[in-house]
Amino acid sequence: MEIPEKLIQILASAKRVVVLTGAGISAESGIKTFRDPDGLWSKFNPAELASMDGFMSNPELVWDWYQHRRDIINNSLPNPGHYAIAEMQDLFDNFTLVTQNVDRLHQRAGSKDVLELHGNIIDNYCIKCRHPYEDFIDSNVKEMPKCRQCGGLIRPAVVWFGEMLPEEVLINAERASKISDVFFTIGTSAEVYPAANLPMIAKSSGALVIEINPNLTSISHYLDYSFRIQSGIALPLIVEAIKTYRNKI
Ligand code: BV8
Ligand code: ZN
Repeated sequence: MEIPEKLIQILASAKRVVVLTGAGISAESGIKTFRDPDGLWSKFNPAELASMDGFMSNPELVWDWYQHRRDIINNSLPNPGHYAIAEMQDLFDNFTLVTQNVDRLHQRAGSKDVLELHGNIIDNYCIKCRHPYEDFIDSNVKEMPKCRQCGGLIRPAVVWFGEMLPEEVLINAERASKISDVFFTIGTSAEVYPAANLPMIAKSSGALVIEINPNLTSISHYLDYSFRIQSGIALPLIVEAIKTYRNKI
C-alpha cells in the first residue's frame, strides 16, 4: 500500500484525531458484515431481527439470533486492524474512537473509552424495568430468560432500528468530529444514520477525511483519501509510517 508522503506528514503532526469503525474492521476476525454479498442482511431481515417490533412478535427467534452472534464473537479474536487503532490512542494528543460495532473487539484489543453508538451485544437488560443483566447468559439455555425482578423479557443491550442512540455518546461523537484535524472512516458502508453523518460533519468542519474500505461507499468521492484495502493490512502500515516519520524528524 503506497501511503502518500504528504499524508504521513499531516498524520505525524495531527493533534485531534477521530476514528469511526463499522463491521468491516471485524471482517478479518471472521465476523460477518451486514451488507457484503455474504453479509448478515443477505440471509436475515434487519426489521425482523434488529427492531423492537421484531422482538415483540418473535422473541425466541431474535434471542436465538443474538445468542448465535454472541457465540461467534466469543470465539473470535481482535485482528491487526483493532490493535493498530488501540495503538493510535497513544499516538495523538486528542484521540476519539467511535464504533457502530457491538462486538467489543476494540476493547479486547486495548482501546479505552470507546464510544459505542449502537450499544453492545455482551450486556442485556429487562425491557420492562430495565434491570441490567451484565452476567453471561448461557447460550445453551434454550428458553427465553425472564427478569428476576419483574418477570419481563430480557433483551440484548444493542440499539435497534427505530431506537434512539445513547444521547451522551452521540453528542460526544458529533463534538469530536466537529473539532477533529483528521477523521478516519474505516470498514463502514456509511448507510446507517445518524452514524453516517459523522464523516460529513468532520469534512464540513475542515477535517482531512480518510476512508479505508476494500469497496467504494456512498461517501468515497466526498473524501480526501479513500484507500481500497483491508483495514487489517492498511492500519498497521499507517501506524508504522507515522512512528518512522516522527523518529526521522
Ligand atoms: C434512529 C445494532 C432516531 C444492532 C445497528 C436518515 C435517513 C434514512 C434513514 C434513517 C435516517 N435516520 C434514521 C433512519 C433510520 C435508520 C437507518 O439509518 N436506516 C438505514 C438502513 C437507511 N436509523 C435508525 O433506525 C437509528 N435510530 O434513527 O433513531 C429515531 C427514532 C425513532 C424514530 C425516528 C428516528 C438506529 C440505527 C442503529 C441500528 N442498529 N446495530 C445489531 O447489531 O444487531 S445498525 C448495524 O448496521 C451496525 O451497527 C452498523 O451500524 C450497520 C451496518 O453498517 P456497517 O457497520 O457499515 O456494515 P456494512 O455491512 O453495511 O458495511 C461493511 C463495510 O465494510 C462495507 O463497506 C465493506 O466494503 C467493508 N469491509 C468489508 N471487509 C473489510 C471492510 N472494510 C475494511 N476492511 C475489511 N477487511
Ligand atoms: Zn424487569
